[in-house]
Amino acid sequence: MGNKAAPFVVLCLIYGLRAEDGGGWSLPSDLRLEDEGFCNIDVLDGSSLSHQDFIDRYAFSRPVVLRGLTDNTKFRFLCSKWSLLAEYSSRTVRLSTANTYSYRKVDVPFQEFVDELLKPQAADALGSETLYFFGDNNFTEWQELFDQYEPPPYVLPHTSGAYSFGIAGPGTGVPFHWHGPGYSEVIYGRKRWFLFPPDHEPHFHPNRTTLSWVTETYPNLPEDEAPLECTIRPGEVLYFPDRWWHATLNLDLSVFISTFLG
Ligand SMILES: O=C(O)CCC(=O)C(=O)O
Repeated sequence: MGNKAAPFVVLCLIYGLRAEDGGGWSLPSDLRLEDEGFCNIDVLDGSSLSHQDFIDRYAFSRPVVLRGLTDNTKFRFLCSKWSLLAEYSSRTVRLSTANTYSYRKVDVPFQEFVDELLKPQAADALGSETLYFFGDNNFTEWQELFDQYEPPPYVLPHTSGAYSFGIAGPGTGVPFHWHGPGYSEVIYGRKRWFLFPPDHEPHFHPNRTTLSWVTETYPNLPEDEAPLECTIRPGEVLYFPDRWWHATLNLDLSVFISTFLG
């Protein structure tokens, strides 16, 4: 192959990298949670919903999953394992305990997080003992990466978006909590969401994991206590309105980003 062809081939390889390839993050298949479950949240094609429809039908009233709103192929490539490690291995990531009131924070180099802490959720561990990479990104160190993310275009009146980026093992997630409105997008992997309206506080233990809620509490919920729930995949974003209770469960090793509207 001549030298001139090489960059073209490299670019094809780069942008040919698809979400299903897992970006090098996948763990062996026995470490995935196969069951995606059902979805009782509206799932719409981004192109079939105008900004005004979004405001009228969802922004202040209920969650929605939107497909194909943006094309984050380039950002996805930049979030592949080798690309992130090449650029950020010595930078610091701040981990928080995966409980509802996550006060404990731990700073580690990104390489150490990937090599030693990025694991499947241990079934018997408490959320307060599980370290989760999400919610405390250093925007000076990671700015160049976030500059490449194309957020969902529908903002709410008088708000702007703030990002929070994360990477987490299968079975991990955050337990129920609430805050302002926002979007969640998975770049690699699949993430299951459980939501309740503001006036319906779910029954959960703030120091226990979503995994333990899913295996122990969820199967015994009466019908009128059932959450809204859905699994999102790359290319889909979930919107949650202000003060909705939500918990997440990563079905695979997942790379994800939330856009908080405030
Ligand atoms: O993606 C996650 O696991 C947590 C997301 C979340 O809690 C949020 O966006 O508020």
